[in-house]
Amino acid sequence: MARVVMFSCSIRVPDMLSRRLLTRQALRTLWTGRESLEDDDPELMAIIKREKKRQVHGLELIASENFASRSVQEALGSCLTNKYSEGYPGARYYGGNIFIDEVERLCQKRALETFRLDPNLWGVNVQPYSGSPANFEAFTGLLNPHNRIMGLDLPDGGHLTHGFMTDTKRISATSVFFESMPYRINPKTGYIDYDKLRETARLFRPKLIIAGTTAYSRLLNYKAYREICDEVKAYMLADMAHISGLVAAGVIPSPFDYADVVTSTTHKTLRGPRSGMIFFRKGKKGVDKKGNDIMYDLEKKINNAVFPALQGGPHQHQIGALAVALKQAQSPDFKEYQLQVIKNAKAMAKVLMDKGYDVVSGGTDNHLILVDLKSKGTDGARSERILELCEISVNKNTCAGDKSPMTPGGLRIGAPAMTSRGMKEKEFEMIAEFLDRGVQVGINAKKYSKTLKEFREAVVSNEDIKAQIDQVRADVESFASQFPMPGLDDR
Ligand code: DSN
Repeated sequence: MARVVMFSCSIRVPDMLSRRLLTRQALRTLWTGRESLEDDDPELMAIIKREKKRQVHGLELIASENFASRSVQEALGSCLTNKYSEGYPGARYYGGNIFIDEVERLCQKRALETFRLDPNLWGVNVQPYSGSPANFEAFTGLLNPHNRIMGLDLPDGGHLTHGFMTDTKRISATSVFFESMPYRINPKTGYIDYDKLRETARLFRPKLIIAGTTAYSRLLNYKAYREICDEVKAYMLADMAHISGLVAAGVIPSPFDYADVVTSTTHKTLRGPRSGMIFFRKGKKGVDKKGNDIMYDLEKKINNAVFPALQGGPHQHQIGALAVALKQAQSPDFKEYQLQVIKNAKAMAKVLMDKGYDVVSGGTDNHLILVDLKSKGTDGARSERILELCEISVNKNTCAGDKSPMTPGGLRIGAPAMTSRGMKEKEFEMIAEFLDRGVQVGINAKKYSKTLKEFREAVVSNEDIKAQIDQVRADVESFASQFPMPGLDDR
């Protein structure tokens, strides 16, 4: 725009009309909307390039992250972003949705195929903007305000949206608009305590129980959830956000065998764009005492909750990109990838345990591990910061019994992203070595600082610590850069 102003200021024309016309022509010549991002907004492009460099040179170990493919990114950046399509295929509130309907129907069809679902028995809504909206939409559709919900407690590996509240404050909207009661893991074993869940459910009588996790490295016992839900007459909602890629590939048990409703994000193990989905049962539910069929009534409840209750126009560029990812998720390569994710997480866990790290539950069955660092004399916050300076991305995480989410005892470490770059067990053993080196630097840095604030200052000012960080970072960068990155080259 600055260029347009300069041009229009430099012209000398006698009357206002010609001046306006010329300015319009100048606008057309100078800015058409067809310029590359590089030409149009070099400032933003420069930031994106720096972020790209960080991703290529670093080790991305955040369990909920992954690298979307080039074709997914192309669909995300396509003209589908231009269209309003409030409503559902065949029943939109705006004209011009002929092709958008095709996109959304294709995405729905692929979503059911990917999870091997019979379209007579399951339906899907692919409009949720992401996982948190998908969960709140499902709760809103199925429940009345202040109905009761049970979910895994956040410090024990549950998600915020599963009803998190502290002793003094309702944190998640789920705990504000519904009454939530957590269930927990057994701190000795690190596994979900299903007996306690059953006992609490019998007392609390929830209307919905969530089978889902964000920081839990073991398989869920969906059959146990179903039995408990049947006993207390609760809906069973499975939130498979973290594991949906593993479920799609059929390498871990599927929640669809037991749940009434299944929610998911689409950008974690599934490797799609950032988006959300809600699956719901359809068709015959059972037979009443008189022999009449009882039918599921979830479709309307879920669809109305997504639109018009909680969302406006669906993001069709996300839905198109999700359709691409779901096609990829049906391929044999995708299954190989998911098997490798699990092997890699196991290999990393083994090396860390051999080095004396306390891996919660003693290992992993899925894509992530949770490491409790308290026995090493450090914590998740300090280790996350040091590892970030070493170009290793992980996140601090509470382990059962931790009080503060700001300085929790653990780190959550995931295998999906680096497996997408082609790494196998041998490389994940190297990654465990890098993690250990980074954590040790953090332990060394503790002697220069008492508080977390002092620690944060010391790691960027103390020459001894900076030199130790530089060494690890240099090794990490030369290692990580050897592996190809999915996606667009410059974005
Ligand atoms: N923030 C995601 C995770 O890291 O697990 C869940 O929403």
